[in-house]
Amino acid sequence: MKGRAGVFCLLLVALSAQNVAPQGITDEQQAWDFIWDYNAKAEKVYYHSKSTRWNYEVDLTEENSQKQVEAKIAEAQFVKDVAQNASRFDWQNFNNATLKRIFFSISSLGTAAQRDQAKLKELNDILSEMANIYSTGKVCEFNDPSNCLELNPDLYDCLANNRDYDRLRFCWEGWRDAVGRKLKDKYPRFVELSNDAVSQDAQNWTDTGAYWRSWYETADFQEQLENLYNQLKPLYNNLHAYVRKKLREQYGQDKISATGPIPAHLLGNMWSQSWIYLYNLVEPYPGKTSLDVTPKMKADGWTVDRMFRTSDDFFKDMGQVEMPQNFWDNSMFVKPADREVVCHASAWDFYNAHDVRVKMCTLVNMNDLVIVHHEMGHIEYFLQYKHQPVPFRRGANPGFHEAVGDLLALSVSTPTHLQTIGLLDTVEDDDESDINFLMSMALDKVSFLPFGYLMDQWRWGVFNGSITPATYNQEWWKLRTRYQGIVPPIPRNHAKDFDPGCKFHIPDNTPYIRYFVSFILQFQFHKALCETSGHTGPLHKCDISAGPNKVAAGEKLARMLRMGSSQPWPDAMEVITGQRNMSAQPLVDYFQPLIDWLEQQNQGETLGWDESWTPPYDCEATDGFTCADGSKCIRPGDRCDGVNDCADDSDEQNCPVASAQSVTVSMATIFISTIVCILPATLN
Ligand code: KAW
Ligand code: ZN
Repeated sequence: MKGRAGVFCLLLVALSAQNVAPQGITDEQQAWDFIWDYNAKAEKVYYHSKSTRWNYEVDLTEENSQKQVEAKIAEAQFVKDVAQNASRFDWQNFNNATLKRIFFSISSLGTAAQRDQAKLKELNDILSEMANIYSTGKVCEFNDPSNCLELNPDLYDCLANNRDYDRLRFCWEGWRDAVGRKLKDKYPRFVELSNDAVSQDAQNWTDTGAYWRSWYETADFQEQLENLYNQLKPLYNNLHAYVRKKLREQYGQDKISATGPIPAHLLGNMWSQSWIYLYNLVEPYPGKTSLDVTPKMKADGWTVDRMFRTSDDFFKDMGQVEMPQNFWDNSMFVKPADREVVCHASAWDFYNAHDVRVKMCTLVNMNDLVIVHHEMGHIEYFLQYKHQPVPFRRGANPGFHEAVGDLLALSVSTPTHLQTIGLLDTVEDDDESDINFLMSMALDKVSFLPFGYLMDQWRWGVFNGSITPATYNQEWWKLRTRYQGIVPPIPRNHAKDFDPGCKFHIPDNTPYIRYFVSFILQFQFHKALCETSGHTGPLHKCDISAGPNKVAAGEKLARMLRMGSSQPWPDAMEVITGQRNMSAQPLVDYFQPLIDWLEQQNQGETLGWDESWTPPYDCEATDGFTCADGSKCIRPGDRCDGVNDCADDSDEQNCPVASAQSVTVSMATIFISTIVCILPATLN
């Protein structure tokens, strides 16, 4: 028997020696077989996990949450097994670059690398819970607690269309009280678990931020971003100074300083990231073509369905793939009335090469028409790269995915195109109308740049430990003031507030630098495709669908989309632009006439802001309590709540007479002390 076993073992060694080098299997055909087998299985696993996630997000129940967490754990087990099997191959030395890239991709696990099942479950539970807290947050009226406002549409509408300083503050503050404070204690544990998980990946990531940045395959990524931002800062500062001047006229010089940051609640958006709703306040030439087409959409009876059909028509007109029937059948385009859902817009690829959906609580207005195009851009990418193996069904980098719909919306938003689709009656072709148009675009695009840049500066700091839970909120506001030039309208209670958590992508754990990258890329792509389409004249007047060579432009776009992530992003960029680097120049070129105009308007204004300025805040008038040392204003709910919010503890002193409940507690305390302290003494 011994002899036979010996021979068998020798045979096995000899057989494997044919294609197993010391480092692993070298046969590339065998590797392809492995990949196609993996691909078929991966489609099923991802389909299941996407479906359960979809079911949860369109009906936020505990049962749906658990199913989704289970699917996520099963998915993590699957990708771990795949990576384990892939490690049998000597893929680092494969000749075929594509095959090597697929193996690299399936060997990278991210948080799925977590080996401890309990920790993996805890991580997914926290994520699910945070998403739920954000999406179900409500702000109830002071004088009518049964009347509560939801983020979409109530608070969006409040921030966008109100011009009452105190009402705006109520909505701004209410959202942060309702959501941030509930998330504050959960986020540090999430950070710990996420870092712990990615450190177990084959690449031993130092922290989650390093892992996220690796998706860009760019060694000096952060340095490049800083350079891009610095090129755009003068443009932002000019827009900021002009808008600040207009807000001073609106709200008064006592509320807005000529040289300070702007109070964050006055910019028309919960996060001050898009100022488009200030258009009617800052319109450069009120008598000229107005770019606010929302009234026209409403007057003409536009529907949500028409908004999606209009977008689909544009993609088709540009020679792209049209939406399949199941897209129309399965998507969620409006907010359901009978259940809680995740309203933040998203696009879904179910990885079975045909099921694609959008989920969005769409409203009939111009802003949402742009977001519809944005989401349809994601879907278009899914449809174009569906023939790729699963690991390549991604954007060339995450910024590319975000840029597709916005790129097309740049053409759709031009006054001439808006006229074509019936949203503008007349289009005047003069400098003043041009400035009106560029202002409307700047209020959406330029205002976003510092926010797009700072979100992940904060998160990278949190993940690498340079920002700790104790400094989460201070550091957030340092970045907000430094980059955006804004300040909170009321003092923040850093011990309790968690303002970053009040932006969707933080509790949802979606990286954000992709949007900054996208805002750079979309102008690069726009410029290149305008040239290809045969457009002549200024960039901001270009509608690629109106150029004589629009077919060629559409083909270039489709060629890039079909690549997915099969090649490094500079290769994809080259297809459209002919070059391989990110550049802020096309964005600057696009806005050049507005830059010149703003510089004129801002003569005598101070560009930038004094970071130490804070808005006046009458503490007592808003029922607040001023600490005895005068250092802080404590909000009504924070006084006498058992937490020292003042450095001198004065907020917890001289508290009102105890309520019925605390009287009961005090009585119980006296009773217990009597038994514990007095009785034994008596017995002795
Ligand atoms: C923005 C983008 C375009 C136009 C105007 C804009 N204003 C602000 C932004 C940035 C950002 C925001 O609202 O702060 N925009 C979004 O979040 C749009 C939503 C999304 O399409 O980017 C969505 C976010 C999301 C990611 C993950 C889970 C849930 C939501 N992204 C996707 O759906 C998605 C899908 C597949 C691949 C890549 C992204
Ligand atoms: Zn997106």
